[in-house]
Amino acid sequence: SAATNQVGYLPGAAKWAVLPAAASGEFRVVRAGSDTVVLRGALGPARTWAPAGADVRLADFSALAQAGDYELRVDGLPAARVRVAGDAYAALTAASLKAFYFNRAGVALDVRHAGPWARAAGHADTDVLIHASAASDKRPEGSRISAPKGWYDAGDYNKYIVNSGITVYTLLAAYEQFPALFKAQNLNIPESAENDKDLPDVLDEVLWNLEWMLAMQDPADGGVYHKLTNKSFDGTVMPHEARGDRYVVAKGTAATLDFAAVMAHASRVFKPFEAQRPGLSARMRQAAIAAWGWARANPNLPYKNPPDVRTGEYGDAKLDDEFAWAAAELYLTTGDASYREALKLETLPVRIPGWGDVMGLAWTSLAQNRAQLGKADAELVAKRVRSFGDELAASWQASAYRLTMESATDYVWGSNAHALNQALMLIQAYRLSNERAQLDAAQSVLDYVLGRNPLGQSYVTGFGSKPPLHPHHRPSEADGVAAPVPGFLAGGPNPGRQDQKNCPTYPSALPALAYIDHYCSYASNEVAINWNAPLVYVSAALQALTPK
Ligand code: G3I
Ligand code: 9MR
Repeated sequence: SAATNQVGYLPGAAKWAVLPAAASGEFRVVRAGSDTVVLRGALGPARTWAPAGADVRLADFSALAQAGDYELRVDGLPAARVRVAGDAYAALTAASLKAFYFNRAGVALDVRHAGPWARAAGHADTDVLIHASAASDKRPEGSRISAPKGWYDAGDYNKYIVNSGITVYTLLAAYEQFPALFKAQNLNIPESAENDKDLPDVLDEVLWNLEWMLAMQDPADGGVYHKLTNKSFDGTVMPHEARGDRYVVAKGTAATLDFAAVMAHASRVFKPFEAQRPGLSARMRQAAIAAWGWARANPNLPYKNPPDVRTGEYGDAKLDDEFAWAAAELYLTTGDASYREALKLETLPVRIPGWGDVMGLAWTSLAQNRAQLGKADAELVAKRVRSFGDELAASWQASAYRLTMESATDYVWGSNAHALNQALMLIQAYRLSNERAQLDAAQSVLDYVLGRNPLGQSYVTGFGSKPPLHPHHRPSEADGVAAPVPGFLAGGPNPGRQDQKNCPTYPSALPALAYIDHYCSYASNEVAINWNAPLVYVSAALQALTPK
């Protein structure tokens, strides 16, 4: 049948379906369960879409602007269900944010908040060893620190500063840009009960991780440990059954700069909540300044796993983007001209963000805070972000699939998040330009991860007619509950297929088809906090920005 967004469309959104080239004639949209045609139109020409090595046709049914349940019909193919609703993404945004609660370390999830996925507390992390790589005079090897809370990174049970950095930023940016949507939200997390007098739920959830991050800074010098981890990955067990020793490993330049950027940003976001969290904003600002000082004194310490540590590396030798992001955030937070100089704004490229390349986050914050910049800087930022969005929108316009995922190199480990981060940058541009193609291109990315793709696969657990059932997520696999924990985005197609040798083979090695819904496949079917964050952002942004 036609590949469509299986979760739904907003009434005012662009709406596309993809059909095999063999389909011909017209498409018809009928009310679900009836033969009442409400829209008909011609199929587009057959064109080759390289990422799937397939010829496809498009159906543009954007004119379907009335809320309701429909079927899209084309002669000779099974009908596809289509839902149009004014709140099409409200549940998705909430669930993708609730997924962070489900990945909390150091606390039991009770039935009231977690339902069937309730579980015992794991990884208190109040008694963490200092690894030799992180030893100092004040904190020698083998001594212990306390760094509780935080989110598990992904399907594993370790906590990594670099990946937490982009994740926290993206969630706080979503709140910062669309506060009304998040203030109205009730996530049913433990902190929701005090919602009316305290913080919006999204900020409570993010604080769970920020508190851990603060504990990862060495108060003696401002440097930040790269990760808190086991020496090797745990088996497939529940958190409370994973009892290996925990270590903080190596201070590094990338972790320390990402920390500086996040704390500077969070200090601004939490500033209006001084009454609720006295001193928090100032503490974050100080932590950011101290981290920046350490990074300036240690500008080139890229992280490498020591030989006895085999968990996720998040190693990145290119540090100019981390410097730029931290400088941008510190400049916006403090107004201190030395950060503006360190930023070197005129020479910065705009790029799609990812854990190893945070340049796009600097542009996102600068664009959001243009009013605080000088006139020339404000104009430069608007121009550069807009033209980056124009390039992405042009590639969407030219695509046989109406998708910005056009190049084989887009299909990396975590390709679905790369797609959503393309959408995030398109949305930054749209907020400056109001150019409809940029919004529509972002919508197409969300459609893609929700089923408008050549596998007809929704990549979000618990959402759509064909969601992932076996993500590489230890709790989902070990908890004895048939359904995986809901609201998680699978990493997605990855022709690199770096799974273990004894895993099932993928149905195809073509970029957009290299995916398998199997627990074994961490290279295509793991979940991760930095992948869920842009899902939260993009679903919220489209809900907030799409004209009614
Ligand atoms: O940097 C090279 C680039 O120069 C080269 O052209 C390209 C070609 O494949 O590869 C690039 O390296 C890739 C690297 O990510 C940086 O993007 C590697 O191939 C790729 O294997 C690597 O994947 C990372 C993976 O860990 C393995 O290290 C993912 O981005 C990252 O999201 C993932 O993160 C894991 C954590 O380690 C542990 N926790 C789970 C999490 C999600 O799977
Ligand atoms: O579960 C781990 C996952 O989070 C990582 O992304 C992946 C790649 O680093 O490794 C997974 O752990 C596997 C380990 O690398 C090899 N032994 C089996 C582990 C679980 O399948």
